[in-house]
Amino acid sequence: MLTRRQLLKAGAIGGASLLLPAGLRPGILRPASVLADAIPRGTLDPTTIPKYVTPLVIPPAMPRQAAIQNNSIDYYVIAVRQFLQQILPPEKPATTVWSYGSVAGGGTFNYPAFTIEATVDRPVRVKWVNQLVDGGGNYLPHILPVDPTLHWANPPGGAEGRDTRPTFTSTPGPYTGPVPMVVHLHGGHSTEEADGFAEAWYLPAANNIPAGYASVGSFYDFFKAKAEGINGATWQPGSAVFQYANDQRAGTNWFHDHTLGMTRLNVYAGPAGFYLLRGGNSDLPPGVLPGPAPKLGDPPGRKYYEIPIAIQDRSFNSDGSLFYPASREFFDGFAGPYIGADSSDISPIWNPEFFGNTTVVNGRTWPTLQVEPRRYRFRFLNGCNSRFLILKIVSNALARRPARAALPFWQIGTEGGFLPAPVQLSQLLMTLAERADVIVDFTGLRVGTELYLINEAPDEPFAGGVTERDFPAADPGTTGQVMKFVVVTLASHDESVRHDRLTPNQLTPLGAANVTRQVSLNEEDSSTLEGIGPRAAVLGTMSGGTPVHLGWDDAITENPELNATEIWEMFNFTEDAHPIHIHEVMFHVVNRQPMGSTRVRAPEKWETGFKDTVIAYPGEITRVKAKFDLPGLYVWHCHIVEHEDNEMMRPYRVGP
Ligand SMILES: [Cu+2]
Repeated sequence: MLTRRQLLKAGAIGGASLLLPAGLRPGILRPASVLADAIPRGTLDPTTIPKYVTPLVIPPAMPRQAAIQNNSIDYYVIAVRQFLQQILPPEKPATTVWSYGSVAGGGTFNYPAFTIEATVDRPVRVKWVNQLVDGGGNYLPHILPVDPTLHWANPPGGAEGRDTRPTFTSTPGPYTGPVPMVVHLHGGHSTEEADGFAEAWYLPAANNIPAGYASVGSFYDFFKAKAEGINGATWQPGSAVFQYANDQRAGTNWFHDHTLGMTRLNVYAGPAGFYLLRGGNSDLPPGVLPGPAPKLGDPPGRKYYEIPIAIQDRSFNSDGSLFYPASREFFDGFAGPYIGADSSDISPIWNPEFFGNTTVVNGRTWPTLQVEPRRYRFRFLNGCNSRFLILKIVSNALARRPARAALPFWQIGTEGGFLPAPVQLSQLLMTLAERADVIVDFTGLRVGTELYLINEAPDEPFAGGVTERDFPAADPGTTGQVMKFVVVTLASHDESVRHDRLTPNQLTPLGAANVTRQVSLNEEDSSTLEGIGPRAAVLGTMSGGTPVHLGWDDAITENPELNATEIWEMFNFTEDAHPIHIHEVMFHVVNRQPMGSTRVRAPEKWETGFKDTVIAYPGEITRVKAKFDLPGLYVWHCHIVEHEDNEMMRPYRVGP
């Protein structure tokens, strides 16, 4: 069966455009030389990787330094480093990855990172150190192919050319210099200097930074001065000190890189971790939900019933290394001319999307979790680059899709904490960066029962719809499987409150909006080569019902007043769904409406809490409402990180 995207490709190659559904613009046709291989692959065949031979790793709590300021602030020094980790099963080679760890204690560098445990209204201060250097203090180049033709951090550009789209007279190879990084706490109600602005990156403090290179991004010094003025912590070379007030609802947040034009690679290389915020009025008292989760000082072998689960797709080479495409040709067969040759405007390395061919969960391919016949709390994160997930718990991993759910999920929370009431779901649709806080009840299952977490979303961009009706499910043999649960003897007393008896959670309404603004989601094809695209994905505004395309460097158009409550109407003119993330705020999903229709659709039940990321479907207006209560410079963007890296991100400012 041809996938929707393959159909588009077929139309472009063979002129078989009569096959295309009515209404598709010719500009979105993808050129391609082949129909097969929808999933880019490394040299390691994913079907040769044994599944369910390694246990799920439950990330321990991240060690702290001594608390500071009269024990009023939790303090961490966290570095990003390069190291080897056994992501594949033991008989396969280890993988070179990057991730974060505490410089306070050995053995804490892990992909994904150990979890930061934070408490509402108790500040956390983190000194984030870029230690991508070798033993001699010289910088390490990127482990993945960096496209230097995007609008990106561009350290070789120096003070003038950093954070620009450089020009080339011939098609360049990948950038192999020192790696810029900056950390964003996703879901954080962060002040601007601590938000990880995309132009506030910094190189490692390496011995051999080439002369003329910018060692920091355009906004690093501005935010450094501001941060040092606020809390007195100095930012040493190769680091930044971010303080998070945690003055927000309890919830499941996470941290990851946010460097301009490099996020897709810096995240794919590994650095990311959970940041779990507990306490305050919006949390439930201890003991109501299944627990415990890992905490500092736990003895080895402690059993956990609250478990964060980060799901990511990756591809590998047979030597264990991570595979990520090194040429645009991988995406659609377009072999040039690229930027720097014959006036083309197509980047030579950047791929518009990336789909790995294995599933990695908490840093291991296809792991197994032993579960007792009781309730568990899982905090799911879709940490993929481009892949939407439709998760389901089934008894046969290879069952025909769509498979029948063996157990339901009780979703209790989303990005911004608990939902008004638990929602029973047979499947979890999760876009990039979304979090789902769920209860799964294994009570009553016989010891030895085997269940599987599977994925029925497509191995291609998602546009909405139903598995096997509107798109083919992910390959049941590889990316259609996620992890396994094996029921073992009950070794605990489950005192958690039954999910269907949890008291409803009061959400403080945001009140009426002062302003409604219209923004747009767009794709751009080559302006020099007919029928080649996409060249980039861009955001923008609306003018008289038509989209105005705006890039990262265009003047700010979204400028809410401080403490304004606004509705943002997101018009999606592309063929795919995009996960839109607005920094600083937690918003409510108001509704969705097909363009040209008066029919308005209420948000899904599982979207009725506070959120920071929302699915904007093609051809629809997605409305969200937020209160912008911190002043300063932030960003909003698509969280398909390939899109984010190539113009689908805009700065916005709150207040003057
Ligand atoms: Cu996007």
